[in-house]
Amino acid sequence: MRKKKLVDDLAILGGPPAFTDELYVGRPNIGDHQRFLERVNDLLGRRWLTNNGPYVQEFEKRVADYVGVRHCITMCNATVALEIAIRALNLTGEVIVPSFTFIATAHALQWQEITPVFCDVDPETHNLDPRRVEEMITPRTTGIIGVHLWGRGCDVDVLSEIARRRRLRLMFDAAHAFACSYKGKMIGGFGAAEVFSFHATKFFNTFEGGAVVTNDDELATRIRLMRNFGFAGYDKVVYIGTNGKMSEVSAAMGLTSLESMDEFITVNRRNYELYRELLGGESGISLISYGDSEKCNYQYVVLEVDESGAGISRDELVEILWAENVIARRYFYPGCHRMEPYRSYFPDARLALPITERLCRQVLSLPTGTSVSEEDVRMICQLIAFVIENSHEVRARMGGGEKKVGPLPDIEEENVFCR
Ligand code: T4K
Repeated sequence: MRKKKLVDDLAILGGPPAFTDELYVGRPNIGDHQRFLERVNDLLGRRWLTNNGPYVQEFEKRVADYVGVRHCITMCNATVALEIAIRALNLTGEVIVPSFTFIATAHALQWQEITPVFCDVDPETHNLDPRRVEEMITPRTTGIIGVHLWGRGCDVDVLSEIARRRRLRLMFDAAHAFACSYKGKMIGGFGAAEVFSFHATKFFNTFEGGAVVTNDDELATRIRLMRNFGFAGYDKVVYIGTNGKMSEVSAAMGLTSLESMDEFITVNRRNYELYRELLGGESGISLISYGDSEKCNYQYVVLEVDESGAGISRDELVEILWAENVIARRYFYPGCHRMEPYRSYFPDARLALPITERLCRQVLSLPTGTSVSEEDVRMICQLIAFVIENSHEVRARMGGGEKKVGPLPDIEEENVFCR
């Protein structure tokens, strides 16, 4: 690792990169290799590889117990889990969702020809703003999908009250929120159903994977049927279904990840707190906070970069960091409403999404997880501080360097295509 003393030392201006190897957001945390391999040996010996095998059943029970829900139905990934939950809840017409989320939240609806109606988020929590939700309800609305972004709980109480009063179904995309709580209760038990992602890039992974969790017995039965083509026994199909099954090797990984989960969270928290301490005083930079009273997985270290205070834009900072081999990510730029097919379907959606638009310009996720050391965090923070301290000169000199992130289209320019 190389510290920067002069602006010329920045890799984007021709200096050597701070890190020789790339640092990622989403590098998988991996538990005990030996334990995992033992389980793989086991399942190979059993010749039971998928279709609700013993590891899947054990993993489902462990997750349900951990979260404190009656049912956990594992899936091959969270996108299919969302699709199945949406279908099992009979959502149709329009469903209110945030645009400031991963595209899977919207696609899971549109894939079934249900219209995602994009709603703005709260500037503090980055989650659905309940006041805006109420305004988006039309006679075609059948449901609301809240996303517990970065693992921070949505305003569940108010959303539940709106859903009850307006007779809408409420479910949550909890892809980021495994092992997190809201008002002291584990996320997973809210709304009609919640969906976790166990994708490799999540702090807790099953390679690919996800789950629907619910306390509703009847809904759980339907979801189980839908996950397995609608089979209710040999040669008997009672429902339209698909193939959403988790494999045994994924469940083996999940069981192994569960054994190391506390350690993953401890490392994430250490990194998060170090970032917070070291970036706390930087002008124009604010790190999202996680309430001390809640359980949290700390898997995302999320900055908001205010150009007027930092002297540099989020996108300039990304280019500088990438050149240094710090692969920071602009999750969830440019917002679902600016991606196809939604930008064509709803060319004016941005007008109702001022907070989402601002966050899409300002938010940046930094590397963390068990592959990122305290020394790495210190170096990344030193880099950011150096860039802000010298922002005037850095900015003036930028433009000639080789850009590793490729062109970062300006949102205003993109508006041309949105009209
Ligand atoms: N809802 C929400 C709110 C979500 O955030 C997501 C997924 C979903 C639903 C759907 O869940 P799944 O169907 O995926 O279970 C990643 C993940 O693929 C995605 O799961 C995640 N959210 C999203 C936030 O991030 P990308 O396009 O950023 O992935 P990628 O390939 O760029 O990987 C991120 C970084 O991780 C890379 O820079 C390198 C590193 N990496 C990745 C993999 C796969 C590794 O070091 N090793 C690996 O094996 O979407």
